[in-house]
Amino acid sequence: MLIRKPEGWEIPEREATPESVYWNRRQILRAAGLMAVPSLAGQGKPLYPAAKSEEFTVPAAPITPDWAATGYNNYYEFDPNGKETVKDLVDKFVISPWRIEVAGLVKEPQTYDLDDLLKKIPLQERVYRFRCVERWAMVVPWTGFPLSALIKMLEPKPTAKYIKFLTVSRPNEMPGMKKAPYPWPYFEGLRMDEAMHPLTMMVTGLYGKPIPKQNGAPVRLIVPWKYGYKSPKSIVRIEFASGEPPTFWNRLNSGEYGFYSNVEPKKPHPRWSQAYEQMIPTMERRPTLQYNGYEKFVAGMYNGKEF
Ligand SMILES: Nc1nc2c(c(=O)[nH]1)N[C@H]1C(S)=C(S)[C@@H](COP(=O)(O)O)O[C@H]1N2
Ligand SMILES: [Mo]
Repeated sequence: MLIRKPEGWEIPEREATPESVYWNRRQILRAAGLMAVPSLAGQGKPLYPAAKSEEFTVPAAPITPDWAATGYNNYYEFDPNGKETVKDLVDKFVISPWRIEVAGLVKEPQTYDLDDLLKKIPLQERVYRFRCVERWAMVVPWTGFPLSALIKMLEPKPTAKYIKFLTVSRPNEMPGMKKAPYPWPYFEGLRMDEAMHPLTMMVTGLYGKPIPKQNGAPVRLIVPWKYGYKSPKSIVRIEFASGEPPTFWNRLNSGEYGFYSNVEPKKPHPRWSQAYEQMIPTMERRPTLQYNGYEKFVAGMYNGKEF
């Protein structure tokens, strides 16, 4: 669980920098030409950094340092036992080209190329709170698009009430898959109204750059009001279904991981009280917020029993 202890000067700097100042500084650097700008050669508009959206801003701790969010990961396909090790195990993982198969109750089951999809759906950057059931938490700027934009494009049938996601399965590139007898590949699901909620994002970038492999490159889900395991990484298949799909952690331990897994401070996990969260990298404790701080946006979808 221990991670690099930040130097004394790193945290006060960051803690003393409100988000608005942080972003102004970025804009100033960019304007001065001091930040790397992707090549324009033949590609049209560069994808990163994308326009920043303030639409779903909630009170949060200061933005987590880049090195912490990209150096402390849960990605069991690479390492089922470590977090700081994941970033060092991803070199062999090939993320381009990338195809996503769309199946089930949809107008046209078909396979899409991710680069083609990104030409059709504009990217935006959003700062979200993120909360793992193990209690560690962070605040990071994701780049992506609302999953609803993709779903509208795919045209699911009216009988589609749920959506299921599958992570890629490449045991030769993902060393953790051979280490643990889990029911690979990782699978997750959402109810259709949750999937269509504007907060639910397909993410391709982090900190204004393409998302690192350890964080789920080239495309992952982010559902910020649910525990982190509801946000599968490196997605290769999306299926529309009429019934509630099984999920990876629920299959492994149904008593500990429910289908909804909405963040609820008053419902302890059998192994972790959920009353507080710990911000990486300092592990400073903060109170857990109902629906991870997104209550005003999402509570209307639930009757209060879905946890
Ligand atoms: N395919 C896959 N997706 C996954 C996981 C995983 O092990 N495999 N871990 C989940 C868990 S438990 C968490 S907390 C988040 C962690 O995301 P991060 O490493 O980008 O912070 O990814 C989720 N998505
Ligand atoms: Mo997690």
